Amino acid sequence: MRGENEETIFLKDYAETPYAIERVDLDVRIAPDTAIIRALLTLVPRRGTEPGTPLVLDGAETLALRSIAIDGLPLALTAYEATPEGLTVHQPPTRRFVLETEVAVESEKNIKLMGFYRSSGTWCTQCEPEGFRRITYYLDRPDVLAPFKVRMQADKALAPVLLSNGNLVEQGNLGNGQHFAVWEDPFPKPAYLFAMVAGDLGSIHDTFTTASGRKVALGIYCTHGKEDECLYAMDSLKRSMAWDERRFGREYDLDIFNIVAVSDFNFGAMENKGLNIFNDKLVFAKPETATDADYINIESVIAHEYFHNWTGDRITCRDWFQLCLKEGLTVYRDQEFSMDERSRPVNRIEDVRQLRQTQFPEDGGPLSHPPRPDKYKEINNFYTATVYEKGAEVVRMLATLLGEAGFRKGMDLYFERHDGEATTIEAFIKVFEDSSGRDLQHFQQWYLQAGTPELDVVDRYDAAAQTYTLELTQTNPPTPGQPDKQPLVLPIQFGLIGPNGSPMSWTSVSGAEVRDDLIVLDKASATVTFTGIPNKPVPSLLRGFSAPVKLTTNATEADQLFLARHDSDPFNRWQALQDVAMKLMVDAVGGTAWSEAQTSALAEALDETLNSKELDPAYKALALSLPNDQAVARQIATDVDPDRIHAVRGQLITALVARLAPALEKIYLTNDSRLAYSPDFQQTGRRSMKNMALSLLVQGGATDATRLAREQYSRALNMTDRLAALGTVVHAWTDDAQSLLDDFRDRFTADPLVLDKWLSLNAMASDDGVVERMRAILAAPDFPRNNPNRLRALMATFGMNNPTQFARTDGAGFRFLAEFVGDVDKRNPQVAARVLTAFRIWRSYESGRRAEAEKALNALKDSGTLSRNTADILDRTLAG
Ligand code: B3K
Ligand code: ZN
Repeated sequence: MRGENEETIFLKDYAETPYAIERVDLDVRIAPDTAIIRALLTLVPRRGTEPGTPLVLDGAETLALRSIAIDGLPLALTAYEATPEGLTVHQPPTRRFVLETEVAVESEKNIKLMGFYRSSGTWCTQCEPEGFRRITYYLDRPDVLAPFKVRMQADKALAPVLLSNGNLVEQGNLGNGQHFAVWEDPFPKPAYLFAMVAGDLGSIHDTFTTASGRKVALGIYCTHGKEDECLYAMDSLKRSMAWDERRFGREYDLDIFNIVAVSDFNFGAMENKGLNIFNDKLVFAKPETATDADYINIESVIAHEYFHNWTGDRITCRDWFQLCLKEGLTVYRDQEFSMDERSRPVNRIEDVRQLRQTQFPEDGGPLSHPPRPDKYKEINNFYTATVYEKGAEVVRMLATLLGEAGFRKGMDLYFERHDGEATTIEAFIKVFEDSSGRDLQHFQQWYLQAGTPELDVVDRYDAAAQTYTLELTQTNPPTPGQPDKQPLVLPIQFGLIGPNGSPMSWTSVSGAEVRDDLIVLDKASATVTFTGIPNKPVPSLLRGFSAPVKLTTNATEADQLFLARHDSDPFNRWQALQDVAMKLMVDAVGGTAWSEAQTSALAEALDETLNSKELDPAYKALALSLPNDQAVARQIATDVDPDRIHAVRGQLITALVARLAPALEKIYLTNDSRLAYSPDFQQTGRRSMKNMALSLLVQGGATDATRLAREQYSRALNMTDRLAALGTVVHAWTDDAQSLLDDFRDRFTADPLVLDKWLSLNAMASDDGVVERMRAILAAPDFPRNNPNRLRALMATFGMNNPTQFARTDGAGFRFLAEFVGDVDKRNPQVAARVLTAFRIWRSYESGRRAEAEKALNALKDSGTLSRNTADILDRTLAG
């Protein structure tokens, strides 16, 4: 066993490579079983490199070296050393030279799905973060940039389509049924953005004309027969291209932009230059098999990968510690795109719900890390909600502090100054300092410090002095490896609301930096005093969730209900309803039951929201969705008993439905449309409101509600309605739940992406039979045990979205998940490590469950050799 520090990579150790790569010429001969890859790397020692400094290239166990030469002369055996980790040339030339290697790679055996592999017949690649070293020996790190030229050759019948990055410069037929294509990418890029696809694929084509009038050929490649299901992705791509021009002044830069959908992929999609590769679930959509949520995801991921062309590809990361430089920023960009395409308030609420559901538990548990970490053992474990979603929140705060125009000015400078570079968070912050003249060094701490800040606000009104005071205090609790924290810069958007519901203004304000609607708290505490306040206002704080913090206040339930009616900020209006429901549930779990008056007041506020003429249906659906079990558990934080939470939440829904049933039935009936399906904002909103009403009616035990659900299931015209009805029935585990699940599987046996929905529903059932049923599903001989989508649909869903069965008191849920991780780890470490993160909340359980969780984790630890991915997550989970 190697010592801890030997395996850990530290940011502080960053150093440039002694050699730069000036250009890359690849010649790839693809054939079943084995591909032969000849690489010509033009290398040059960087200034300052001592003569005789060895050249050390990264490699992997996938490479079998067949020949090696420098400037055309084969190397003597003593001149180099090739191991599964890499290739060392002991004494390279002291001037520019060409290293030529030839390796053999077995694509079909590569079930880890990193590097060059075969997915349902199609050859494809995945290189980020460290996959290129599994294709050839290379300086496989993001700060080594080079232009690539790639010649691909394959049997024309097996692989009529040959794709790589950049522009197609030559193609032709050869003897023996072989053909070739040459692709050239003029933009220097790191190897993680390299991609190559070969196969027998269908495709759809379109064009986009850029603002400056260049015509770009767009293509989406897929399994034959799926072409029609790619149209929404194509539409999303064109809208993304137009949006990036409008909003950020960014045009596409090559003549071709291709997307390929593959079935076996470790995550969502990949932004390879000019050749994005996608998990097919984020491309394929038709109304009968894809839900509204699927359409929305496709739109946002297509946009995300496209936006990477500038934030990621043209400007990339110096090292993997800077991952959120491209990811946080690009998530911010895709969130803004979806908001502009759909609805700002609705999307904001959904993004914040996602942040709280995925990032807050990460940041509050053993896997907590800053958006820009300073050490890692396995970089694949840092593609996290913190790097992505919190990273996006940090960019959003920057935009809030600088204002829209100020933020755009900084972004313009970023593109101008760093185009073609591999850079850092510090350089990113610096462009905003230089463009705005503000000191952002303190703000930068958001990138370096882990944990969710807690913001407490207490207000006071002095009628005699007509002053109103807000006492603001921030606390930054310790996280693993970071015991002491600094206060952060918190942009707090706010408003004061007068007794009649309209905004209040003030004559002067002191105590902190306060602009029109923004308090900037940059210390541990501040007292902000407003003068000229004639009546006690109700404050609306953290509007739009302007900082990723946990807010507590001295607001009463009456204040919250007042905000739910009168706040002009739609986010806080929604939040107020959530807060009231949350308080009732948390108190009840703690033994203080709610009163009738409390539930009627909440029901009335909900009813008023539902009747509003100005609110969108999608917004109303969100207003109706009470904090889920996991949200209540997070609020309670310690000694959590998921069964009790589940029961209390059910009781609250029953109490509310007792009052709201007629209103919900009306919503259900008036929004049940038979219109031709469209995934637009209005239609999806109506469906989500209708389906939310249905789910509440069923959960609340309303008469006849399960019959409605059953009927909706069988006569549904689209997957959104069918799945919503089925989900409702499965969630309540009614008598016919199993027969409807069977029916669903039989209807859609041919479609693996629909099978995923079936697997997820099985994993979410709340009855005690669920673990046994899942074991049987996994054990079936035809279960696709190497496909990440299938595995995640079942197991990640179980760990993350079945709070009561995962945390069964007898430990059966914990054991099941841990044993699964041990098994899958042998085949696909990335999937295993990701599923294991479900345990990050294990210390928040009450003592019995905590002991069971610990036992399951220790059994996994003792079960044998684990991959670096899984061992890293497991060690941190047990230690933190
Ligand atoms: N950059 C890729 C993610 C790569 C994940 C590697 N484990 C997709 C994205 O964020 O756009
Ligand atoms: Zn990304």
